[in-house]
Amino acid sequence: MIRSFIYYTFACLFCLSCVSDRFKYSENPYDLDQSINVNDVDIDRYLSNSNQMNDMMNIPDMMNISDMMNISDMMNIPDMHTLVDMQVGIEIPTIDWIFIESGSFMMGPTKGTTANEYPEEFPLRLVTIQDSFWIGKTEVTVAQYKACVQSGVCTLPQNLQGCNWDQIDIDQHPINCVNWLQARTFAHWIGGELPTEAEWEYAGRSKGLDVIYPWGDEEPNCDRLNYDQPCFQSTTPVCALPQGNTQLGLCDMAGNVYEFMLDHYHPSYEQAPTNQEPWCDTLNCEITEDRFVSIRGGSWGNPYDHGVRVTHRNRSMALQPEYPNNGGFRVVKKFNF
Ligand SMILES: [Ca+2]
Repeated sequence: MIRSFIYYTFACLFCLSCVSDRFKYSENPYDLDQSINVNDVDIDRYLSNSNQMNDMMNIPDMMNISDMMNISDMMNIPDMHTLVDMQVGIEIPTIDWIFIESGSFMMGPTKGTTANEYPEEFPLRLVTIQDSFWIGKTEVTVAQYKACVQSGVCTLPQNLQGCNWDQIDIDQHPINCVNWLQARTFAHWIGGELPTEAEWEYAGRSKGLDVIYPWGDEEPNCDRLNYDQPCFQSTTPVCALPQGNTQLGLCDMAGNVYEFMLDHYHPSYEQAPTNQEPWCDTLNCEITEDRFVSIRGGSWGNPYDHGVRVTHRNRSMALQPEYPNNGGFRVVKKFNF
């Protein structure tokens, strides 16, 4: 109970602090009185009114927390309010966040393949996710990316065959045909970051479960994921195949679009970090020229089961991806306590 209260308290702090100076709260059904610059927010004032916070965060009464299945359910908090980029008046898109509690897990495949078959997934190592974080339930959608373009922050995706930009009735499909820098720019715009490989795999395995695929060990099929060209031959709307969700409700961690990681690509885990930090060759993972970055999860164009295993690693050029209409991304947010 005490632990739950601590998580709850810091979740409140997080939600009040995860916006930048650029953003202000818009008018919203929770009546925050008026538009408020985050720098002026009196956190004590809001934390002192737990009922208001519960309503804002859509959290059940604190008296019933002991009835919750686990802390992750409690922390599966939708955005508490709408944010507006006040420089241009564009509404910051809502991200459906899933809370991932900190913990340790054996990273890499303990079953389903071998080091001889896929050496890039080895050696196995114990990894500690030291900081709990939120991860997008879905890949970033066309509609969400469109808001960033309209704000003037994000640049246009490519518009080639199979690209989702500027297509009709496709707003809820994942954005594709963006490169790593464009993906990272969007992540920063909403106050987040691209996931590290450790974070992505830990989340995809529902906090490190020993599973081959995000949903478990059962074989892939077209009811669980969009991974094989005969299945759908293009992207599908995010979360269209809930049978493939993780235990914590993450959608499309296998298939649909492969997802950019923050990490630069390395051909094995030799000398890799044993925490959740990105493994990059430059400060803050910044790049000044094209290079390989890690990608995860496989895509609609992936014809092989192995590519959608939750431990499988692949690579793409950061600036000029080889298969742009296969690639997209999701985002994470972090907080420390
Ligand atoms: Ca995916």
